[in-house]
Amino acid sequence: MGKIRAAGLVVLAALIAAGALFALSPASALLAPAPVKIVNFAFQPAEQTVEVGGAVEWVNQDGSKHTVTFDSLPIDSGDLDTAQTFSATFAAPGRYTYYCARHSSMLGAVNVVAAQTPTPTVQPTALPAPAPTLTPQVWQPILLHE
Ligand SMILES: [Cu+2]
Repeated sequence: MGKIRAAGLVVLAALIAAGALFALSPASALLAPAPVKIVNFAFQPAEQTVEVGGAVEWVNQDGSKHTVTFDSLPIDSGDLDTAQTFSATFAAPGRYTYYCARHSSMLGAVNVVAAQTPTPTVQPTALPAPAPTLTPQVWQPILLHE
């Protein structure tokens, strides 16, 4: 009976420890894409920076159609109508330039930088101390007066 209850506590402690590990996973993957607006025949900002694995999302807030077409990556939005969005994810560090295929004066770039080491926002939960090992009792002979 006592052994069963102790085993249950070990399982519970393991579940808590697993939960702490999940809480420590990097939050960067959950970040929203970096925004770039297309306004007045220009990309704003013209240079956007994301970490490796991060995404950029363009939104056409202009009255005419535009594209997001990269020079050295196979990324091309095609025509974006007003209020249309387009997003792309960047897997390798570097500086990637792009332009609008309809307006050659519209230029932009995405800087992809190495991911920062995430600082944990949640402190790890202390694991339970190991059960003390029993030290054998040493029995000393007691001398009795006769
Ligand atoms: Cu354009």
